[in-house]
Amino acid sequence: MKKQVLVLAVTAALLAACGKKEEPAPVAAPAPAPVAAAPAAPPAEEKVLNIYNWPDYIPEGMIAAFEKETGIKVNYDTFETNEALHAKLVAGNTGYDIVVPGVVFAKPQIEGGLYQPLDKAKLTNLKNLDPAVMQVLSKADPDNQHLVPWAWSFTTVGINKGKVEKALGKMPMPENAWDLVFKPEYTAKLKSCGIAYLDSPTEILPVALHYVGKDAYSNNPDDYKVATDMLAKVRKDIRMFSSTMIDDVASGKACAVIGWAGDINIAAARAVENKSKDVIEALLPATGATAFFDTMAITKDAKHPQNAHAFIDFFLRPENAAAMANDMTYNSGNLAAKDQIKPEIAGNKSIFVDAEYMTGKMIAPGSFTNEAREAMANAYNRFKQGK
Ligand code: SPD
Repeated sequence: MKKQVLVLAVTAALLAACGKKEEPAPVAAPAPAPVAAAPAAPPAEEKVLNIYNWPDYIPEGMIAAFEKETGIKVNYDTFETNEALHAKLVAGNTGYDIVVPGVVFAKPQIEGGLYQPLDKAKLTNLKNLDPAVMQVLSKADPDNQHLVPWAWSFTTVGINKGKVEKALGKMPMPENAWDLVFKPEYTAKLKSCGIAYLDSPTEILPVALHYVGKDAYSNNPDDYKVATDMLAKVRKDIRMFSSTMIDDVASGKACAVIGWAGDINIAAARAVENKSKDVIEALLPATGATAFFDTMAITKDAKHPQNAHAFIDFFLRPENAAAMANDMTYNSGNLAAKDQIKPEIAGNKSIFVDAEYMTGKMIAPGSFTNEAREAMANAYNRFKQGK
C-alpha cells in the first residue's frame, strides 16, 4: 500500500512539472483513504510441532519439558543418515517443521530453497551461541540466515580397549588410529571381535579419502576410486555397517568402529550402566578426524513456523544446551552453557577437544556437488557389495 501511494505522488509531481497548458479535466473527488491497518498478527498456529532428527540425539525429558511449558505437542521422528534426510527434503511435503541436517548437506539444501530464513527477532537466545561455531556454519549459510547449531562432534575411530588389545595380541596399537579400521594387518586381527562402519557414503568416503592422502571433501570421482581401492582390501573384515551402533559397541558386538565421537561416548557410558568392565574410547587419530556440525533448520513449507522458532529458542537456553553435553556427550556450540557442564564432561577431550587438536588436526566440513554425491554413493555401494 505504501509503495503504491509513493508511486502516485511521484506521478502527480511529474505531471505538475510538465506545465500542461490545457484546462485540467474535472476530477472526481478522491476516494477516502483507507484506514491504515495495524500490522496483521500472524494467524494462530495449531499447537503442534513436527521434528525430524537423528536417533539418540536429544536429552531425555527435553521434549516433555517443552510441551509442558508451551502446550505444543511435539511429534518426533528420526532418520539415520544425511542422505535419507536429503532424499525426503528433495521429494517435498515432508510434513516436518524442524529438521537437523549436517552442515555438509545444508549448503546445497539452502541453495535449493529447501529452508526458510529464520526470524531472528524470535530467537532471543541466539546471543548464547559461540561465534566461532556460527562462523563455521556461515560457510554453508552466509550471514547465518537459516541454520543454528544443534550439536557438533567428529567422525573417528572408537574402540573397546580390552577387546582390541586382546585381538591384536603382540601387535602394538598403531600410531595412527585409522590403521585399526583401514589397514589389512590390523583389520585381519580385529575382525574376530567385530569391526563396524557407519553406513553412509558421505561418512566413510571423507575419512577414507583423508587416509589415502586426498582431500576429505574431494569432488573428484578419480579420488573416490583411490579410496575405494584401499577400502576393498579390508571389506571382508567388516562385520557390520550401521549408523545406530551404540548398543553394538556398548554390548561388545563391535570392538573397533568408524563412528561419531558422541555416540561412542554414549556407548562408553552405557557399558558402565550395564556394569560391563569394558572400557570404550573415542580416539583422536594422530592424522586428524572429520568434524561435523548438525544444525536446526525450518523447512520451506513448515506448517508451524512459530512453534518451530519457539522450540529453537528453547533449545538455545543455556540449561538445555548444557544437557546436550552432559547427557548426550555432544557439544552444542552454546557458550552460555559453559558453566553448567559437568567437570567429567568438560574434561573429556573427545567431547571438548583441545585447541591444539582443533586447529592442527581436525578437518573442517566441506561440501559436495550433487554429481559428486552421486559418484560417491555409487563408489560406496560397489565397495559395500564387495564388487
Ligand atoms: N546419535 C546421532 C548422531 C548424529 C550424528 N550426525 C552426524 C552427521 C555427521 N556427518
